[in-house]
Amino acid sequence: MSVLEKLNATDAIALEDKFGAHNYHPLPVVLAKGEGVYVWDTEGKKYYDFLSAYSAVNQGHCHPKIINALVQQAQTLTLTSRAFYNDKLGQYEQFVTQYFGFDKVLPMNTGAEAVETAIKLCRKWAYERKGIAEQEAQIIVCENNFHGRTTTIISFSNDENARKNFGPYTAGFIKIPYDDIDALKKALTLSKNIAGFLIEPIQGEAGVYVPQEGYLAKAKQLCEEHNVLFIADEVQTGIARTGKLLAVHHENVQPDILILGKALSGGAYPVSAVLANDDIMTVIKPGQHGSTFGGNPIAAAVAIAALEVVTEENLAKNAERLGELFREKMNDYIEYSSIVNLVRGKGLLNAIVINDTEDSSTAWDICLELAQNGLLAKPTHGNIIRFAPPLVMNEEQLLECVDIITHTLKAFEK
Ligand code: IF1
Repeated sequence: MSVLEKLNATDAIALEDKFGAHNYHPLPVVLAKGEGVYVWDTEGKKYYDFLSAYSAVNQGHCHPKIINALVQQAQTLTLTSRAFYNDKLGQYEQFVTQYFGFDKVLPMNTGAEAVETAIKLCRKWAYERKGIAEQEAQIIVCENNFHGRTTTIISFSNDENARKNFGPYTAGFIKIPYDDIDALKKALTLSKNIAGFLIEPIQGEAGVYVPQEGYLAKAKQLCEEHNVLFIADEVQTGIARTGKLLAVHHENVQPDILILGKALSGGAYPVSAVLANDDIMTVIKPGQHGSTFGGNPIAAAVAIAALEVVTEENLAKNAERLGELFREKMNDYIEYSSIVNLVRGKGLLNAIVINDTEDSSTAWDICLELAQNGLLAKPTHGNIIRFAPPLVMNEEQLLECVDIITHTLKAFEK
């Protein structure tokens, strides 16, 4: 008999506190149900979800088409390992490579696994195709990056909270300022051992930093000139979130290596992927990389359904239109606000910057009040609140959310 039973919020929180590692500090909200743009807590209170599980639920909570694909496959064949073929993986590989315009895909599960896979792929390509001396490959990354939480990835993070006391750290990374083309140019000429440039097209966790127009295209061009792989981490910005299928599409950039995760499954199942063309992907031979669940039939079926929803419901266009409306309405408010400095973002990946110190609790207090008022959001660093609703939201719902947000902010105006 399952131990799962209906719990009240207090008991649910107490269980997590007692039996769970304390690796998060959640808002005191215990969710029990999700549907589309809404979630409900254990007491039945309804909220707009303005975080979308960090952009994993772009297609909306429990999208019927995605859940149906999940259930059908789960009742048929869940996992074979890659010791054998299965009848869904090849179909998914064909679908996803054609969907994003690459020759091949290496299927993984979490975003961090996909980032690690991209790093290994880039290094192997550097040694076996570019001719960099073994163990000498360097990958350029940006300050204030967030690419996941494995030991190698936090090795090139500058977030002390994410990296302190997890050493010794992995070598082979050069950090440069984000959105600084001269810094990239300099780093590329510094050494002949540069293998790749790993970048978030918009820095999400850092606080939704959108680079200046032309930066991504110029960076890609510089990488081409130096035979360096342009590696786009679209785990958070991809799958229509920023108003295009991929954030790099705002500048017509096709990365050499594309990293996907989160909404690749619509939040229904851990699915991530690394896509590249044959000249890069064929450096990986049998037995050189993989994972137990990578490319499992459920992931394959769910990801196809999740991507079909993006197309069928025109989510990128909707995100672009509603994002512009959101920023327009927020700027109308900000003009007369004493506590909000600015709103920034692309599509439905936005953030407001609160006029307070980094260590103030204002952003957190605002999020607590937003929850009281029926909207869930969470601060990123200190005084920045990220707003990222599911992309299936309609204009009426968005305007209602703007009202909730501005009404809540007014209570904090000085
Ligand atoms: C947490 C942040 C967001 C990502 C990018 C790779 C990954 C992520 C651009 C790794 C994951 C998640 C991780 C989650 C919270 C969330 C997050 F606050 F941590 F930074 F979204 F901004 N690349 N981001 O954003 O993917 O392994 O998690 O599947 O760790 O707290 P993952």
